[in-house]
Amino acid sequence: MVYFPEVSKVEYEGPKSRNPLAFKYYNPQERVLGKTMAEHLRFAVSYWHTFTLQGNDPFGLPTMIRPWDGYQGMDLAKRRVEAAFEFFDKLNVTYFCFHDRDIAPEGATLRETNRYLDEIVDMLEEYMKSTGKKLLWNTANLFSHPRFVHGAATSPNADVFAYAAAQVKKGLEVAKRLGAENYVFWGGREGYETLLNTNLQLELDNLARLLRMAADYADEIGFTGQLLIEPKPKEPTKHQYDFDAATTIAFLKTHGLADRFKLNLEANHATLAGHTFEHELYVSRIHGMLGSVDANQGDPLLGWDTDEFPTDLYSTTLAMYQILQNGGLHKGGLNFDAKVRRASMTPVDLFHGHIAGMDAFARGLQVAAKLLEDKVFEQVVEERYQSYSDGIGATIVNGTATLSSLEAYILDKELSVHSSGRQEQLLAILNQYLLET
Ligand code: XUL
Ligand code: CO
Repeated sequence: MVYFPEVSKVEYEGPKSRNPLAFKYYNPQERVLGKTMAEHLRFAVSYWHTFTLQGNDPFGLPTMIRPWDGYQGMDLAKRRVEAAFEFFDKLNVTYFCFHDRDIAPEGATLRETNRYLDEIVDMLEEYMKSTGKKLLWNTANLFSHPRFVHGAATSPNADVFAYAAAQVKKGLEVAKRLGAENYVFWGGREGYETLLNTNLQLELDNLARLLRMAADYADEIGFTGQLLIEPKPKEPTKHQYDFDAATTIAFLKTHGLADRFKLNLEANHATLAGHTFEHELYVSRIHGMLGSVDANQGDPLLGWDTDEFPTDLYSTTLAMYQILQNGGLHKGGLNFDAKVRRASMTPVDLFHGHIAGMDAFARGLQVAAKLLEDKVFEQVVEERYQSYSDGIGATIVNGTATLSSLEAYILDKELSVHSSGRQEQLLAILNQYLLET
């Protein structure tokens, strides 16, 4: 069966093209700083937004019109796999990502659920073999079912902890089998609604315990993919423990887990935490923990996770600026954790959303590469911190300075005059590069 008959293969046609089903900037084989765009960007389709979710929101019913409508249970799950691989092929995307419950329905017991899951994983494995498509990451859905109402690893109920642990064990086995390049933990219910009923210490320790068990089990079965934590400050819970990059890094370091985990940073989660996307990437990068990216964007006027396709060129440029300075994403990639709007309900909108996001990141890559090549901001930063490269500054950096040595140096000295931060000039240069590259 053909699921998307209205779309043929999406090709690169260049910036002058007016064909809505063509790439204007994403040219997979084009070389940028020594690598192809495909190698830099490693795009992934998220299974849940594209094939599973149906456009319902807290106020309204599903709106999506999908070629797999009308199927149920395992039949529906199988039609979705067929449609997914046609979609990946037509869009020319190599990677995809899923939660266990996106791809197969739940049964009456975990044993039965695992049987359903195995059947779909068999099918995915065959399709992956014959098409060369790859799994960027999988994860366990530890938030949708009512059993996780009080959390998963941070539930006050030890049986729920055990259930979550069993689900993670299975998830890692699936990751190993499908050759996933990463495995993700997103703690959507790992947080609290009120401190009045919460043992904060036990919950945080238990969260670390589950992560330690997962790292040990990954070693035991020889899963060599990167383990990733995806920070998000709130939603669905009022406060989530993996609040942002800095909090998550401190948590991992406190619990001796920092050498086993990196971060999966999502743009909309960054803005929910009151940060820019590039802030989160930068913080992770300097700790050597920038693992992968959930490429989307939020709406500055809305206080929740709108998961829009990324089209803001400032954001994609500044994100790629960090990613290039990280030497790329290595095992990670750019996963479109993004959904078409509820009113964009036709199947072809799924293509338009992805094309918009892929072009926005391709353009961001080109501009960021040019900024780095020309050392536009690097030079500014270098000059701004010049005072630390010799003299008293060097003694601060190399650790030989003390409060006494600094006092002796400054007591009778006249302070050197500040130089300008030149923020407006730098923003104008950024605009110029965006328009001219
Ligand atoms: C939720 C979110 C998740 C994770 C994977 O906000 O981003 O879809 O990416 O569980
Ligand atoms: Co995400």
